[in-house]
This record gives sequence, C-alpha cells and structure tokens, in this order.
Amino acid sequence: MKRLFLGIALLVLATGGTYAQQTTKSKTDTIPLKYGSHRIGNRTDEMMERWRSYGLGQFIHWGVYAIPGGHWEGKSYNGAAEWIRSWGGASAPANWQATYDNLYKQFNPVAFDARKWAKQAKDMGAKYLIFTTKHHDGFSLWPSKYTDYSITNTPYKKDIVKQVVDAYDAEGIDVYLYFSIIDWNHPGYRSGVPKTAKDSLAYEDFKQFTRNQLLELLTNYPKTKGLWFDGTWDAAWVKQSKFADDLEKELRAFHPGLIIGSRFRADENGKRHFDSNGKMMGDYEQGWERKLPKSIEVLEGRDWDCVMTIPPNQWGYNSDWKSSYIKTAHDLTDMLLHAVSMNGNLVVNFGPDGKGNIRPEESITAAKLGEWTKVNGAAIYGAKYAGLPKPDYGYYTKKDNKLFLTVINKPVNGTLRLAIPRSYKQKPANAVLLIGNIKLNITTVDMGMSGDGNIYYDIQLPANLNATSPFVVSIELINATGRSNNFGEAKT
Ligand code: H79
Repeated sequence: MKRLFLGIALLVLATGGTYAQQTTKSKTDTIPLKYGSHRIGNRTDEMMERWRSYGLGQFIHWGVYAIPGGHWEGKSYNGAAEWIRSWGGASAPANWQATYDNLYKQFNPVAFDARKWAKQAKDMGAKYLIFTTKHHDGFSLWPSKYTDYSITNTPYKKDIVKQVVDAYDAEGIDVYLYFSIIDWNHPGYRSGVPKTAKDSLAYEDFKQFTRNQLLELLTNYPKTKGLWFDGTWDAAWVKQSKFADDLEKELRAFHPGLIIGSRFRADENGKRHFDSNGKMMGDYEQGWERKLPKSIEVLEGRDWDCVMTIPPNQWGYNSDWKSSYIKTAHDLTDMLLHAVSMNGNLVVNFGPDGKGNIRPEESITAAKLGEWTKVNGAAIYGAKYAGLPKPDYGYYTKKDNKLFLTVINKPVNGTLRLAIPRSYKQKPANAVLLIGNIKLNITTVDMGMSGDGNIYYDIQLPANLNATSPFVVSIELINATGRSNNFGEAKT
C-alpha cells in the first residue's frame, strides 16, 4: 500500500502534480510501458486552463533564413523558406551550404523592435506567442553558452529571445519557446540511428548539448510558459525514449506548470504523439499543423491547437508571395472559429524579414483580425464547444450562458435558423448582433418536424446588414425546464 502510494506520489510529482487523480489503470493499458504516457486525465491546473482560453495565438519563425527569404542569386528554392539550407541539386547556387552557414555574419536586423511586434500581436488579439529560438539550421537566437552559432556572433549581437519574451510578456501575451531537435549545425547531430561507436559518442554529446540548451532557455527566460518542440521525427531521436522521458520530467520539475505538447518524444516502441496504448504523450495534441479536425469526435476530449501558415507552406520569410494563394483574414477567421468551436486554439504564423520587419501583407492581415477580435472576441476567448451540431452557415461557440453564433456565410434570406436538439436543456432567450450591439428578434418556428428531435428558432438579421466579413450573434441561453417550456415562445 505504502509503495503504491509512493508510486502515485512520484508520478504526480513527475508530471508536475497537476493531472486529475486516477487510482486504477485504464483498461486500454494492455502494453506495459516505461516511457509511455504519464497523463492520467487532462491537466486541471490554472496554467493549462489559461492555455485553453487563448483562442488565438501567433507563431513567429525568424532566423538566418530570413536573409535569403527563399531566393539567392536570382534562383528560387522550391520549398519552405526556413528549410533553405537544405537546398541542393542542379537548382541550388554553388557551395550553397557553405554560403548559408556564413550568413549569420550578415544577420543585423536593424529594424527589429520587439515592442512593435508585441503591440501588433496584442492589437490582433493574440493571447500567446510561439517563437523560434532555434530552427533546424541550429542558429540560436539567444546567446547560448553551448554554441558559437548564435546571435552573439552576428553584427547584431543582442539577445533576441530576451527582447521578444520581455516585450510580449509586457503586453500580457504568454510566450512559448519553439525548439528544434533537428540541428544541422551541431557536429554530434544525427538524423539516422548512430551505427558506429564514433557516431554514438557524437550523438551522446548532441543529447547533452540539447539538454543544456533547454535548461539554459528556461533559466534565462523564466517567464516562458511552455516549450514547442519540432523535428522530433528523426530515427535517432525516436530511439531516445528514456533520455527524452527523463529530460521532459527534468524540464517540468525545473519549471513548474510548463506546457509541453505531444511532439517531444516517442515511447520505447517508437510511437510518437500517442504511445503504444494509444494514450497521448504531453499536455495537448501537437499534430495539427496546417490542418484542422473534421469533427470534435476525433479529438476524444484532448486539448489541441492548430498552427497555420498564411501562404500554403512557408513559415520563414519568403520574399515572393505573388505565386501562391495567400489566406485572407476571412479564411483565418473561419479557421479560428473552426478551432475554437472544437475546443482548440488557432496559431497564425508570421515570418519577419531579415531586417526585422513584419511584411506589409501580414501587418494588414493582423490589423483585419484585430478589428474582428475587438468586436467579436467574446466568441473566441474562453469560449468552447457548444454541444450543438454545426450550422451550415457558421460555427457555434459557448461561454457560460452565452451561445455565440459566428456567421461565415450569411443565408440569402437574412434569417439565421437555429436547430436546437430538444435534449439540449437550454433555449435562446435573446440575441444581439455584436457589430453595432443590435438587438435581434428570435421566434420559435413550428417546422412540423417534431420527429427530428429539434426545436427551431429563427433570428432575423437587420435588412440593411451588409456583412463583408464574418459576424457574431451573441445569444443568451436560459434553462429549458421541462418539455413544454421548450415549445413556448422565446422572449424577444
Ligand atoms: O517550423 C515549421 C517547419 O519548418 C517545420 N515545422 C513547422 C512548424 C517542419 N519541418 N518539417 N516539416 C515541417 C515537415 C516535414 C515532414 C517530413 Fe516527415 C519530415 C517528411 C518526412 C520527414 C514527419 C515525419 C512527417 C512525415 C514523416
């Protein structure tokens, strides 16, 4: 008994002490695992509750790759701009990697102003930032003691991570540090599983380097709320289940409340995100990159966010946006509501240029999103899945007794029809169009379709509503006590 208690206590300690208690193992745990999920339920602590309420986030990819911006000597790299170091073959400039590995000597972002970025993010309505401290190229944007390939040895010299963390924190935006486990600069880095004794030794050195850098980041930037890992699919790293599990526990113990997604480590059978028993490894599902879930059911109650590029697939600065579709603020609002209506957050990516400027197209999009969130923020901040089927013309979200109906495609007849299942226990009492704070009429509609289990309500939109972007109707819900009440007229 005592040992069992100790076991549970240690587990709770190792996970940060914040998971819901569970005394019996889940029936699905059929495969014994040392390095599988330590997650018992969803985290219930204040930090994770805060994460759940963000709604909208900003991702920033910035590094040496912003200098070439996807192009060099008139040639164009046919991939994501932050990957440009891996340019090879006939289309690549001669000695490209050597050129790239010396670009940091030109990194001097004279226009960089962290407070300006943070202010723009705040105006956009972002509640959290994920910032690239080190991408796959290995360039560290903070003065790391453990490598020479860092901001220290650029003409700019100053600590970029510190400026970003401080500026965003001052705006009340939580900062998460992106860290790539792929590091093309470190001599010990291996993508494939080390085969020779020499490779193994080198890789051990790389593992210690990785640990050192992570502890260094948490030491230098204690305001960090979480770590966003990437590049963890390499066969070499996937084999490191024990090392990664130990390191994750160490980082959590070092920085209580730290939020880490499911992309960090693999279990001893090489399973990533979900262990061999199908249980998520991390605080939230981190696989939603440039894609959104089709239904809430696929998420099975897990926390999740979606990271999204504005062009099709460019994270770092690419100087040419002319040849591809660029998502509009309208597209992104649709995705934002898609995410929040399924209990997720949407994180929109920005790729500043080599001088430190946010490109004008992104600034315009940020401003448009900001105009939208200022009026309609109630529909996304702290709002959740409403427990209702999705209407064809938009999304439902819910917070307390407020149901928010975000209309993406305005019905041609100017009427929003709500089909509320009779089992819903709540009914609409009054409705307000958030733009202009206009009270709207609600009527119950007898569709003669009592067999389908819904009660129908119509909300009439103002005849002169010339909506050029998504708009929100905030609906106050009251308890529908008993069956007969549901059929009564809604208060108008
Ligand atoms: O930082 C941005 C991208 O540069 C980075 N993640 C975002 C946030 C990224 N790196 N690689 N990728 C995205 C996609 C890579 C996919 C692949 Fe694989 C890596 C294809 C093959 C190896 C992972 C493992 C996906 C399929 C197998």
